[in-house]
Amino acid sequence: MATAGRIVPGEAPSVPGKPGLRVLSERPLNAETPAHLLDDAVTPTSRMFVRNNGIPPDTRTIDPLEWTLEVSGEACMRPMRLTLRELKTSYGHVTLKLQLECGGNGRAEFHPPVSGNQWTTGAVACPEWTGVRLRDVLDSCGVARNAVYVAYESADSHLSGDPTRRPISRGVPVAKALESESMIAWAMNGQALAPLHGFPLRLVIGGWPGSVSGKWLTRILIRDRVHDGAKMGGQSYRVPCSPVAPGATVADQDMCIIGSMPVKSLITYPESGACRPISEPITVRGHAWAGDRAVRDVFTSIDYGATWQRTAIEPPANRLAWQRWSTWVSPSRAGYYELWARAVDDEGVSQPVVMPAWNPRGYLNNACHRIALEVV
Ligand SMILES: Nc1nc2c(c(=O)[nH]1)N[C@H]1C(S)=C(S)[C@@H](COP(=O)(O)O)O[C@H]1N2
Ligand SMILES: [Mo]
Repeated sequence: MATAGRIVPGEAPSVPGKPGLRVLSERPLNAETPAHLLDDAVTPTSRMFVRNNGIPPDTRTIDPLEWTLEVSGEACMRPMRLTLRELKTSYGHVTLKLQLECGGNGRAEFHPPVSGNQWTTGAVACPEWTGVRLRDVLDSCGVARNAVYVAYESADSHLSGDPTRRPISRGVPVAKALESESMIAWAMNGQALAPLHGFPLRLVIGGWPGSVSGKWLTRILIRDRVHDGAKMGGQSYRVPCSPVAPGATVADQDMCIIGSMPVKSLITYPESGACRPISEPITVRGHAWAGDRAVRDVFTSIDYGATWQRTAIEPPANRLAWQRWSTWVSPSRAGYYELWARAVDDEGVSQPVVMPAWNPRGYLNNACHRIALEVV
């Protein structure tokens, strides 16, 4: 029998509507997508990872158009409330492909191990979102000169059941919130948001840890200080301001908030463990992304990084979307290979081949993805 928050070996729980996703925890629900199921240029809803910090609201009884969003905070000049119906009729609509990656994606590989959901590579996705620009809504509220942060509150509840505690309430500096890609979205891939992904309304802030893209959005706060909501302080979504030795204990005041995510890539085809004949070139492809930056190059290696081959990379569909790369490999001898991919961002910063800086909560692992390949 499965107990709260933990998966007992022998059971293979699944998420309805998301065949093939690997459940990491059932309460709260967390599930990741195997790399080969992320091959689509635009991630279908059925293949988007789920990351919940608390218990989602019961959305069955919600009339989406009457859902109310409050915009307020110390640095909001004209606090307001508007329904989703008003949001849809008052502001221009935008549709963008935006990549979201959980800050803890890759946590499972850190040594010494760190607690938390043991994400391997599958807490990343790039669906198409439709909504309004966060900037337009902030503008009608009026961003005061002393504004520092833009934060969210949502309708999910704390695991403890205590109604006074929020599971999560995070935010971003005003400059990131005002970027033209920062969105308040009601649709994903042309359909109303799925209940697990924030129905009826969520923030989508591409390129930053997924945790800033608040689901089940009820309130936007323009703060006159760095937001101090749940999971902004302490060790949550923060890394040591200066590098530490693996396994170190770091005081809260020496931890810094994660901003833009680092450059990273995924091999989505073939599936790890694939077997291919030596007679034909082997098609290989995947995606690459780099937080606020674009990806300049992706290289592959079939000799453990001794030599690298440049791949063909496509421009992003729009800023902050992931980029498709593709190539082929032609091993000269039959046998077992590891295929590695390594992306480089437009500032020349590469993914590391080995584990990057260890940190107490296991964030920001952007080491190269590797798959197994059999050539016969
Ligand atoms: N209200 C609320 N918003 C939330 C969360 C949450 O638990 N509650 N999880 C965050 C985290 S940590 C991530 S990575 C993304 C995941 O989005 P998804 O579940 O739609 O994939 O949502 C973010 N928004
Ligand atoms: Mo996350």
